[in-house]
Amino acid sequence: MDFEKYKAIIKPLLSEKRYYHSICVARAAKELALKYGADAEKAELAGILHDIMKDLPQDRQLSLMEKYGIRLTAIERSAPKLWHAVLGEAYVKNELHLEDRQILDAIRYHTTGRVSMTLMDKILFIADFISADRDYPGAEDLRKAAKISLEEAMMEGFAYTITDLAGQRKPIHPDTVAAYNELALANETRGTKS
Ligand code: DGI
Ligand code: FE
Ligand code: FE
Repeated sequence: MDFEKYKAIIKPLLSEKRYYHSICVARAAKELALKYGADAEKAELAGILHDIMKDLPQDRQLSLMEKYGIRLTAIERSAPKLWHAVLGEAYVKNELHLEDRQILDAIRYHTTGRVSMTLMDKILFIADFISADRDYPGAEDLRKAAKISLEEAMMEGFAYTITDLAGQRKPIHPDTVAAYNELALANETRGTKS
């Protein structure tokens, strides 16, 4: 099965801790896919691959991005933690020859989010927050929210990230702001929040 193949591919690229995280995210993504009606096998693959470039030294990430013709915006350049998602998509496509758009997009947007996220995007985004290895304050609340609705969990996730970044006076990626605004507007329209 492809899952075992990709597990073997990511192992030498990641630290022990990040490898374990990837396995936990794959499991969480599979469970969310089964609950919310997405392709569970694809969700599991997106989960195992999502952080494939995360432990590469920054200079190697930069040279690989150059190789794949990736142009970063000023905000992206200033935040090395954002690189692995953009590079991850290109690596999976160019080196692993995985062409599935749903999986590639979910990897690409798993850190920042974006407007009009697909079901697969949302599943990976939330799986990354609620995987079994996560123990940040609020992880348990997010697990509960993910049982109720994907949108609820997304809102909690973005609120957590944006609050955290703003607290550190760091830049917030426009895709993150756009995703948050879309959810906030939908809430207002439904009259659930004011
Ligand atoms: O790769 P993981 O650690 O599993 O999780 P992730 O890919 O969600 O990365 C989380 C990190 O990315 C965290 O340190 C916050 C940072 N981040 C997420 N969204 C933004 C961001 N950093 C900036 N500057 N702007 C964002 O919008
Ligand atoms: Fe990540
Ligand atoms: Fe992750």
